Amino acid sequence: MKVHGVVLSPFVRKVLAVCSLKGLEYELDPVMPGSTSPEYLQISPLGKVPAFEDGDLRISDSSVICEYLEEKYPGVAVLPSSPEDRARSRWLEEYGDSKLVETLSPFFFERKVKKLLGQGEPDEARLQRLAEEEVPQCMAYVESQVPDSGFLFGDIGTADIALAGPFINGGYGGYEFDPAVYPKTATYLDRVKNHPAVVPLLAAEQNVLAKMFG
Ligand SMILES: N[C@@H](CCC(=O)N[C@@H](CS)C(=O)NCC(=O)O)C(=O)O
Repeated sequence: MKVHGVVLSPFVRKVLAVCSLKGLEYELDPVMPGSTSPEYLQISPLGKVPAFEDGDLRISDSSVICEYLEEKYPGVAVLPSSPEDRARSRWLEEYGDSKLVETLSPFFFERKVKKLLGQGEPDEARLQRLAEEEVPQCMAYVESQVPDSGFLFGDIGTADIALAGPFINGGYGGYEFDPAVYPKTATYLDRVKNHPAVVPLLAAEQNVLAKMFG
């Protein structure tokens, strides 16, 4: 099994976490986001990471990959069992992958990644706009969805990783929220980050961050 992509991407992290939860071994092929290599575009025509190979199967998109892993290797489930909970899990995964990534990941991109790519200074006005116009709604919604204890649907699953991911990336760029205002979110995120399948992934990310940004 091969995962193409780099750690620090919330989408790659989701696939790696699902592999870890399921006890699946994989090789990580370090492909940068936006690769234009013709071989890579065969697997991931949009040039995005992650892409994935298992035997003859070659697919891209983290949600598609995680669904495949759930169907092919059902031993440890990362989706809940009832159709209603599955639908809710998929929705929260989508919300994390779309709205939360769009709202929180820019803190990391603007403040860290941009400089590394030689794309100039952070656009703090963009971040202020996000903080004022988008973040409050997102925080209120996440606070309304996460449980007081445990994970969204019993054991940790794909939706938990997808919801926590953008907060992790935002945090790499200095995004913080007041735990007194969003106490459920704060303790929930700590539980996801401290899950034994997630801890080694975040430790590997810290190594990469140290190499990239000192
Ligand atoms: N829906 C895709 C999104 C993947 C995605 O946007 N990945 C980013 C890296 S975090 C990327 O490869 N961006 C490069 C590009 O858009 O060209 C998924 O879930 O895998």
